[in-house]
Amino acid sequence: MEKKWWQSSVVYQIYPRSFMDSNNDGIGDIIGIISKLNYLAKLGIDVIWLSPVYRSPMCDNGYDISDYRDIAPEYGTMDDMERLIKEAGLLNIKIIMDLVVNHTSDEHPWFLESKKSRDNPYRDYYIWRDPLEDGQVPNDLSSIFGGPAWTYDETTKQYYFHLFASKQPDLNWENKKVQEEIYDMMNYWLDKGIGGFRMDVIDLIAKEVDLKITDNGPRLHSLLKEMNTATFGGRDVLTVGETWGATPEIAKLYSDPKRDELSMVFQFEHITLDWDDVYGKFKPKPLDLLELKKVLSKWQTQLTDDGWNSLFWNNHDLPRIVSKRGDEGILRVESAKMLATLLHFLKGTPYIYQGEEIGMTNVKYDSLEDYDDIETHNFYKENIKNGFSHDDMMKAIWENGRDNARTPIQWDLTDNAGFSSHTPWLKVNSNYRTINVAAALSDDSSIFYHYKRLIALRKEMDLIVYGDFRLLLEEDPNIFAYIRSDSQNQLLVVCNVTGHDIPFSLPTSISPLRATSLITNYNSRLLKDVKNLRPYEAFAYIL
Ligand code: TEU
Ligand code: CA
Repeated sequence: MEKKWWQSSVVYQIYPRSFMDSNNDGIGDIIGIISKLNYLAKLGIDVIWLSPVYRSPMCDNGYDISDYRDIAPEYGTMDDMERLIKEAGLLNIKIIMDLVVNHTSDEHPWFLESKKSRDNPYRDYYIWRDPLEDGQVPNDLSSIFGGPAWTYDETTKQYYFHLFASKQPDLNWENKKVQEEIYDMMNYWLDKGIGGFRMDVIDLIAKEVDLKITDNGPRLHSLLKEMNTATFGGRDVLTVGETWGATPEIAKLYSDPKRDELSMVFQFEHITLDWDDVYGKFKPKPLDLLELKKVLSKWQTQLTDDGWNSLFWNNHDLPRIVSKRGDEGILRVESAKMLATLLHFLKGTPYIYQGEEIGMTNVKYDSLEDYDDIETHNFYKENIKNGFSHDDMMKAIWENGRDNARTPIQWDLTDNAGFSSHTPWLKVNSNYRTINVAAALSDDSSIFYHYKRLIALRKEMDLIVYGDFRLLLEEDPNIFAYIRSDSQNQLLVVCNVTGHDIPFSLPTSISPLRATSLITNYNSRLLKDVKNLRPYEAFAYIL
C-alpha cells in the first residue's frame, strides 16, 4: 500500500463556537483559533478538522448551512478564514473543512426558491412528496432528531423531507444539478488550499425515500466515485466520511485505496455499544468491557491493506471520554492517559477532540434551560411524551447529551475559564479552576504532555503507523493488551481499563527480558517485574 501523509498524521477537531472568543461576544471565532495555533503546534498535531464555520442560522450550530461560500458573521470573515489556512500552513498544519451536504438550512437560497412553487427551477433540489389521501405524511420515516422526517409546506401543499431538524431540508442527490453545485463548491474550497473534508453523514446522501432506504443507498458508492473524480481526486487531501451505518465490509468500500472514494470513515460501533436498541443514547445501558475490546480489535484486524481506520473516542456529538470510560474524579489523570494510550497505539489515524488533551469532563447543568443542543431538547420533549420521567431524562442527558462536548474550552482559571470576558453562549464547566490549559502546560506530568508524547512517538516510529495488530489476553475483560509488529520490531501495549488493581501475567509467548519502556501513566518498572496493574495503568514497551 502506497504511504500517505494522512496515515502518519494526528487530527485535532475544533468546534469553533466553543474554542476561543477573540472579540468578547461570548462566541468562539476564527481569530480566536488563530490566536491558539501555537498551542496546537506545541501539542504536535498535523491537521485541524474545523466544524462548520459557514453562514448559518445556527439551529444546529452550523450544521444547517445557508451559504457554503461565506463565513458566519459571528465567526469572522472570509479574510479571517484565508488567514487561518495560511497561518496554520506556516506551522505545517492543514485545515480540513466540514462538508455538510446531506442537507442545507431552510434559509439557503436554494430552499427559499424550491418552496415557492411546484415548477420553480429549484423545486427538485429537495425532496417533495404529496400528502397521503387523508393529508397524512407520505410515509413513516422519522427524523434522527425525533418526530417525523416530513414537514408540510402550506404554499405548495406538499411535504418536504428532512432526516434532521425541519430547518435542515435534505438535498435531492438524484438531481444532477445538485451534484454539480456541490462539486463546484468543493473545488472552490480546495482552491483555497484546504487539506480535505470531513463529510457529515455522507452515508445518507443516496437515500431512496419511497423505498424507505436512508443509509447506504444503492447508488452511494458510485456517487462518491463521481465526487472523487469531479473534485479532490487529483489532489493529495484527507477525506473522512461520517458513517454511522458502516460495518468493516462497508468501510472497505469507502477506504480501499484501489476504489478511489475516501481516505477513511468514522465508524461508531465502539460508541453505540451501550445505547438502547429503541431509545438510543437517551436510555444508556451498562457497557460490557469485553464487547468493547472485541469491537475495537475486530476493526483492527478486518481493515488492513484494503482500508484504513480512523481512531477516536470523542467528537462534538459525544460525551467526554474520561467521564464515559474513565474516572472524572480522583483517577481522572491516570484514566485519561490510559484511554489515550489505548487508542493512539492502534493502527489508524487518531483524532483528538478539543479539550480531550487536558481531560475535560462532562457537564451537569441542573436546569434543562441551560442546555442549547437541539437534539437534547427535541428528545426531552419526545421521551417525556413516551413516559420517561424528568429525572431519567436529565440523567441520560448528563451521561450522553451533546452539550457535554460543547462547553467552552477551559484555558485558565480566570473568569469564564479565559474563553471570553463575556458570558459564554453555553455555560463553562464549573471545574475550570482545576482543569484548564494553563495548569496542564505548567505540569510536566499532565495529560497534555502524555498526548504530546504519544503524537511525537507516532512521528518517530513507523511501526506505530504501519505495524500489524494482534490482540493479547482475548478473554480478559479488565485488560486491553495488544502487540504491534513489523519485520524489525514489536511493540507491546497493556491497559488496565478498570479502576481496580488487577493481577497481570505476560503471555508465555512474550519475553520481557529485552523490553524497554516507551511510555507509562505511572512510574515505569522492568517488564519482568510487573505482576499487577494499578488502577487504569497503561504502558508500552518495545520488546
Ligand atoms: O451527526 C449525525 C448524527 O446522526 C448524530 O451525531 C446525531 O446527531 C446523534 O448524536 C445521534 O444520536 C452529524 C453531525 O456530527 C451533527 O453535529 C449534526 O447535528 C448532524 O450530523 C446533522 O448535520
Ligand atoms: Ca467572538
